[in-house]
Amino acid sequence: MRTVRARTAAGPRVGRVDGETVELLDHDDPLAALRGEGSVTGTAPLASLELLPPIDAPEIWCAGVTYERSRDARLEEAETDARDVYALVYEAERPELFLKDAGMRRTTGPGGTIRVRSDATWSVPEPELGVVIGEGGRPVAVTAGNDVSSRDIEGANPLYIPQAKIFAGACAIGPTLLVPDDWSAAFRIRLRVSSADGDELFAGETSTAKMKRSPLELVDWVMRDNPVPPGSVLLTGTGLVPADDYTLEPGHVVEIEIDGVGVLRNTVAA
Ligand code: DO4
Ligand code: MG
Repeated sequence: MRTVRARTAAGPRVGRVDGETVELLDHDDPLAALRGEGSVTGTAPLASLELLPPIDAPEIWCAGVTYERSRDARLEEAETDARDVYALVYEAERPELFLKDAGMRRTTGPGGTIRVRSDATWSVPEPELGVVIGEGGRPVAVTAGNDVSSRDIEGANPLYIPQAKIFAGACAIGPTLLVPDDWSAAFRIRLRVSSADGDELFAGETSTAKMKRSPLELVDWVMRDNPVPPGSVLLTGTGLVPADDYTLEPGHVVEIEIDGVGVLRNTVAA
């Protein structure tokens, strides 16, 4: 099953995606829709809808350094002797986890604008598989997420990670929630970044098969002694890092594609 949220004349509504058509439901509760609840009030072509974030996540958490590529990128960007922390956490049993957003204050949905920090010189998108956490900490669906980050700020000192990661417009999720047939199957993740004129600036592809830890193991860790509310999302780390001379600029378009979930497209705000 795949769901979206869309703006309708009656307000925000959840829809069930069936090919290129959406069956709009009589409520705006994605977790209820995933449980099969709700009546269909009408249908609309997917392309005609103004999509909203697929869930208003009470919290968005992120895992870090879950791919070798991410570990290597942090080792390169680190300007201090503290670079060992990345190699250590990659090998450790306990993962790196941090709170990215709460109350959707810093997060947009499909078609929305993301932002870069005004005091950063090196900003990148981080395309990540997101897991939606349901009642009792149970994973109920996946989505795509962008953990927009300031590499120069993190590189200056790992204690600056909250500033490098948590700021206005630093996150996007969507476009759909997908209930995987098989939670152990790998997802292909693609990233494409283009200029305002449509020139390709970076393109790459990875798979969650390259993760050091499974998405479900990360959900277990984030739920440990932690009252994460149902509907929250855990972004499971990036395995795609643009070339070191690339930085996000106003007008750049970021597309993150995950098989089955669709393409999350966002533009960097002026
Ligand atoms: O260690 C910093 C964060 C890493 C991260 O966000 C990632 O690997 O995706
Ligand atoms: Mg990340």
